[in-house]
Parts: sequence; C-alpha cells; structure tokens
Amino acid sequence: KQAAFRTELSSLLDLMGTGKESLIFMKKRLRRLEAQWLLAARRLEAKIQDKPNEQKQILVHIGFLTEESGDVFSPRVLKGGPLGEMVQWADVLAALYVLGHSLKITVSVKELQSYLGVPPGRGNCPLTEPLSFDLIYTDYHGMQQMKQHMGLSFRKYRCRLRVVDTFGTEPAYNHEEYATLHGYRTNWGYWNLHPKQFMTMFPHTPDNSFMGFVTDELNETERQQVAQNKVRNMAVVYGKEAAMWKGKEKFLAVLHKHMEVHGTVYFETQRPPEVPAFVKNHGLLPQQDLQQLLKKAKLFIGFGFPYEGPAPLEAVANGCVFLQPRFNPSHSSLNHEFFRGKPTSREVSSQHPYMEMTIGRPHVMTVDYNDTREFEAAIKTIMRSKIEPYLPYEFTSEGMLQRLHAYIQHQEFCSPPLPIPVNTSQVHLPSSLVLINRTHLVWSSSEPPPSMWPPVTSMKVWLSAEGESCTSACWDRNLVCEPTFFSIINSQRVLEQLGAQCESTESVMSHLYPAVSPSVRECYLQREPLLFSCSGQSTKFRRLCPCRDYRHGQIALCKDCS
Ligand code: U2F
Repeated sequence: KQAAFRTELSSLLDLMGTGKESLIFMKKRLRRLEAQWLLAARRLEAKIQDKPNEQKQILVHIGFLTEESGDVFSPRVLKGGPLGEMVQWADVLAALYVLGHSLKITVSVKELQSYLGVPPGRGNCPLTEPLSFDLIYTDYHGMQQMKQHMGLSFRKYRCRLRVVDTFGTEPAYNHEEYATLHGYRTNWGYWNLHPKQFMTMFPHTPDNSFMGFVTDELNETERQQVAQNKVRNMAVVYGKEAAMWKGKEKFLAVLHKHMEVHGTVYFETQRPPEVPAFVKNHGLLPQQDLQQLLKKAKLFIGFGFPYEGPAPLEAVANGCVFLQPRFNPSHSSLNHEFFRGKPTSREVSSQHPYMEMTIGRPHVMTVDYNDTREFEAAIKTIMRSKIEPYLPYEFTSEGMLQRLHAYIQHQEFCSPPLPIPVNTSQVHLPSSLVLINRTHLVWSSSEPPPSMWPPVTSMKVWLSAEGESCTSACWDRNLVCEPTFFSIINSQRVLEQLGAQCESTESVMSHLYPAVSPSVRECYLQREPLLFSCSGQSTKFRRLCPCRDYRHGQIALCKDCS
C-alpha cells in the first residue's frame, strides 16, 4: 500500500500518551513545528512524485522514557537536564507520521508487550503470532526490554529494528565475539546488528545511519528581522545546568570585557554560585523563547560541555556565531569520563565536531581557549562580523523527511539484496572496476550494476594512507565512506588494482580489513561482513576504502540516490 503524506499532526499527538514532563515537552515541540513539517511534506511530495512510498507498520518504543529503565530524564526536563534526545524523538515521530506510515507509540513495557503480542504474565518466550510491525524504532534501553520479552523471537526479528543512538556504535563494538576478544568494552551490550541499524543524532560515523533532527526554519520576514535586531555585543552562554559553568570564570571575565553575557541556566530560588553576577540569567527557557533570545544575540559560546547537542545548530540557524573550544588532545572513550563505556572510539576534536567540520567559518569558530589572545581575538572578530542565519538542508524538516523516506524505502537488513560471499576466490568483478588517474577505482561496466542501495555508480574506491581510517580517507577527498560497498570490493584483485602488493593474502575477522600492510606486503580480507568498518584505523595498514559522493547539505544521500 502506498503511504499518503499527512496533512495534520494533531492525531499524532493523540497517539502519544500523557503525564510525563518529557512527553509534554515533545508535544509542545510538535505543535510549534507543525506548520513547518506540513510545508516540508508538501515540498518533498512534489519532489518524489511517483516514486514508491510504501506504507509501513511501525512501532516506536522509546525505552529511555519507560519506568522500567528508571526514566531519569523526564523529571529533569524543567531543571536543565538533557533535552537533545527528546528533541530528536519528537522529530522522528513527526517525520514517520508525516510520511504517512501507520504508527504505534509506547513508553511503557506493558504496552510494548501487548503490541508485540506477548501474552500477559509470560515473558521471555518466543512470540506465538508473527510480528505485525515492519519496523521498530527504539533505543538501547528499548532493545534490552524487547530481548527480555521476546525470547528467541528477538533474534528472528532484530533485523527490523532501528536503534536511535545519540553518539553511535562502531562495528568493532557491535560484534559480540570480536568485541569480547579484543576488549571493545561497552556499557550497552553487544547486539550483532547491521551497523547501519544504529541511527545517530549527527552524522558521526558513516558506519551508522544519520537520523538527525530538525531546527526551526526562518522565513524571509524573520530573516530580515534577525538582520535588523542583532545586538552586536550580546552573547549567550551554552549550558543550561550550573555545573557546565564551573571553573569557567576566566573565560567569562574576558568575554564580559567585550560583551553583555546572557545565560539560560536553571535555578530554583537563587542564582547558582557558578554563574557570575554580571551574567543576565533568564533561567531555563521554553524552546521558543530561547529561539527569540538567539535571534538577538551575536555570539553563542560553548565551554566544552554538553557535547554535540542541538543548541549550537539552533544558534547558527538564528544568525549567531558559535564559538567553541578545540580539544587537544581529542576527547574519546579512552580518555574522557563522559564517553567511557560508549560503543565508539570516535575522537571528538572540539565540543561539536559537526559544527567545526561541516559548518565551520564564518558561522563556527573553534579555538584554543587556553590561548587568551586567540580567544579574545575570536570574540572581537565575531563582534565585527556580519553573518546570515545558516541551516544545512539535512537539518530542515524537508531534509529529514527526504533522508528518512530514502532509508525506509531502501534500507533492508532482513534479506540483504546482495549476498556476496566474503571469500577471496569467489569475489571477482571482472573489469567492472577501472582505475582513474592511477589513484582510485570507479564502477564502469557494460553489465548491469548489482542492485544495491546506495547505487554502486556513486562509488569511488581508494587506499587510505597508513594509519588512516576510511572515514577520513574519503572525507579528505570530499567523499564519504560507504560501508555498504565493502562487500563488493573485498578482494585481493581490487587491492592490487590500486597498487597494493600482496605476497600473501589472508581472510580474517577484523574491523580493519580489507587492508594491506605495505612494509611486509601482506594483504588481508574481511571474513565477517558485520565488521566492515569505515572508522577502524591502525598504523600498520593502508585500508581499502569504499567512498561515495554526497549531496551538498545531505551527507546521508548520494547524488543519484532516490
Ligand atoms: C546534549 O544534550 P542537551 O539537551 O544538553 O543539548 P542542548 O544542545 O543543550 O539542547 C537541547 C535542547 O534544549 C533546548 C534547546 C535544544 O533544542 O532548544 N533548550 C531549551 O529549551 N531552553 C534552554 O534554556 C536551553 C536549551 C545532547 F543532545 C545529548 O545527546 C547529550 O547526551 C548531552 C550530553 O553531551 O548533550
């Protein structure tokens, strides 16, 4: 059945349940952004026209909001606690609904059981009826709950899961046996999912799918108002909890020399001691009021925490410059408490690497805060600058709908469309890949390309430098690593076409392979498809990297992706 784009959001609100502060926050957000979503839906509909938009039966189970997982978030909604996850879930719901799918939504394990068809009082047994959902959007907590209540059926149906996972899960941490053997420890368990089933808040690693969220879009009148009303010397500090301001007196003093400093820090009765008296503290604001404040402010300034939240994007979308600290060395699960136990080795080079690397100057300035001169110079530059509001397409409602629509119609993890044997001799693509400029391979064949998504025609295959990950090898060439293609390039022949010398070749389970070790002329192929990884890196190896092109402002999609 073809899904029809929806023309209202109010019935979605009725599906959502009541009571919790988190649900109230999400519903408010949905109401506020309703017009934006509906307009985006009309635009996307016109673009995709007669392309298939099959209606799916979808269950959304937001595990972290269930009582059974402790629901530590809801009581903190009005107290400066994290809101990023709720922003994202509200937007996921809006997008799925507007795209026309049939939705069931739950934040309770009891309800989950009844939707799954687990008879009351019986846990941990296989389901007696076939699962009625094509897709289940959930999170790590929700997945754990499903496993507990579905018994053996969990294995059977896990390919239908889509796991909303803020910071991402790299393949080495996902594969149970490999992670256990090689010490890729996580607090979140090992699920052996297809890595693309994990969906992140920002495009953190191309091993996962980028889900994202949206930001308020300005119309022409609002843009003009922003241009007129900007206050040259007004700064807003990023951090709604007093603890985020601790130890930042020095930077605040420098900032205060030049600008009027505003904050939105939650407080009960008195000004928190971490927030200096010269700061005009508005208290935690409703989202809409924060947007108004950002429309006036010139600078939105981060002091290192929280990492990678939505607020800096909102600031830039309202015409602020985001100033943030560079981290040297980078923060990661190896050296920083916040990331410890998270299933990723990603190195975070500043408070918000997406802002730093994908948006960058003039909207974002990333500087060394310990260098007072550099810090002060940045503030002065920002005060002098004239900068327009900026929002990457991928964070508009249309962009999110486009991306999610493509995922829902094309991503298939239950029956992989191309079951290529991962074995040296069997994988051969006679003359399908040709060498260009003696540097990289592209698909060029009179035979029809294998049916896969994204299409193989977007592929460009490179060897990384020694020690480099495929994520960065592709990025350096203005491409993005596409793990889906690993399965068709995992061969000695492809390595050799790119100049690798293979005196011996082995097929091994490792998140670094396919790769060549140039010093000893040994080549390695991948034996375990779940371990194909863009993010892996090791000094000894030049990795074989499947890259693809991407659309400006929509990194998740290749130029020819529908
Ligand atoms: C991030 O969580 P946070 O919720 O702390 O992220 P923020 O960037 O601070 O903002 C989330 C939303 O809070 C809103 C603002 C953002 O959309 O509009 N808000 C508000 O309504 N009123 C205010 O006064 C100030 C902000 C990240 F998203 C999480 O994934 C991480 O777990 C967390 C820790 O790194 O950081």
